[in-house]
Amino acid sequence: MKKYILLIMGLLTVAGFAFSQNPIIRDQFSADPAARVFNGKIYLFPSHDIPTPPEKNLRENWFCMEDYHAFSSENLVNWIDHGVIVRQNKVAWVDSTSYSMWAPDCVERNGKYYFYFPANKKTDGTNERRGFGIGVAVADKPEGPYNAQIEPIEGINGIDPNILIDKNGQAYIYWSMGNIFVAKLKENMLELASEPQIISNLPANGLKEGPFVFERNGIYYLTFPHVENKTERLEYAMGDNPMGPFKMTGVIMDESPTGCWTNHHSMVEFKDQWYLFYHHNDYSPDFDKNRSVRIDSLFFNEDGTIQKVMPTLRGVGLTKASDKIQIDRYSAISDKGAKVDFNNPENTFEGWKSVLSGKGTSIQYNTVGFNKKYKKVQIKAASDLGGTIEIRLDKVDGPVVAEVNIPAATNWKTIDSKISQIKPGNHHLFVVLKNKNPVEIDWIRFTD
Ligand code: FUB
Repeated sequence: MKKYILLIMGLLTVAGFAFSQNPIIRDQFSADPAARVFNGKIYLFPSHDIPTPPEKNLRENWFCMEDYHAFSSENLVNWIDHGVIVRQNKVAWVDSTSYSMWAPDCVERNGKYYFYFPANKKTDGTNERRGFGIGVAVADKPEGPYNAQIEPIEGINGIDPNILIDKNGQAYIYWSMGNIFVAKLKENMLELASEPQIISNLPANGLKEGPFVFERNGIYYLTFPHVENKTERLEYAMGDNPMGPFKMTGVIMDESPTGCWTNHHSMVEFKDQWYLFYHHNDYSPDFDKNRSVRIDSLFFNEDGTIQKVMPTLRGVGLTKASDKIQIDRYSAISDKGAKVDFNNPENTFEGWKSVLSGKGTSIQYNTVGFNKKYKKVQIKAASDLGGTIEIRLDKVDGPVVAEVNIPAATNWKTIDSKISQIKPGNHHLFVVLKNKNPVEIDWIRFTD
């Protein structure tokens, strides 16, 4: 019994929760998402940005990462943080002063999980850095514990490892260092089985990195971030062989409209829907090396080409009506008079609030699941002058299910208000400002 209680307590200390809306990890930075389906669940292996520790004499305004966490989800909505799986000072070959644990990947073979990660190699007695190597850590379960090999993979200098295990069982490793490289892996998944070769026919100019290769209906897709103009956008090439040649085909996601210089992604099919995992600097708008993982749905055309993905804040998945619905992760917002601000600019992890000012301005939040008939809506809101909002269903001029008066006050209030009957099922919510007095909203939820 005592053992059981200790186990539960242990799990509670490593398990953090995150949500479906973007970004999905809400208590730490997360970047370079490698998403994989193992045992019917989605596992996410991101890199873990941290603010540069001032005392460490590290390059300023640069990437800073010392470990990796693994996350999992059964529904893309609730994410469990399994804690640290690999740390720089626990890997024999890694320079543990380098904070260079960049984009990883993880695959399963014969019941073992192989976690591939780049980092700066230890110096060999000189002060010269030896560049990036790619190491492997092996586990019996996707969430670990992982044992890191004592040497990186021989023959690779590079970053951003990605693994494809082809239908015939042959495994390939892809990575980047100026170009994008490929080599076969031996059955043991730890050594190269062929000489690295540069993948040809890719854009000659502009940085290319972060390869992610997958096969669908006999087509091999090489997808990667590339700087065509100012910052990275996600592009892809198609081919009929894992080692190429590939033919450049299109853009999956345009450059970040707000200037986040990197993007890094993976694509995965889960429960008959494809998803694009990527990153953006949501919690760190002024420093784009502190990033956060996002998910949006991805669709293919009949001919196998990929439809461009527009980044959203709403993300994916169903939000339960009884959850605190963060409408600042909206599906759509009025052009004028509606905006989103941080709750606390000093600590952005406290999340966002929606601000409505201007009669008729609105915010739309899609796909809320009403599993039963609720009686009330509860709103955390603030309004200096006192304002009124309407909650409408399914259309901006759809039925008003609640009219909520926010009393004049300078602090947040949690207000309960009766609602008219809402038919169980999924609905889109529209939150509309009824008069001109501005209202700030933290969240909304439906209760009995
Ligand atoms: O996260 C560090 C580096 O930034 C990654 O390895 C690249 O792909 C880019 O996202």
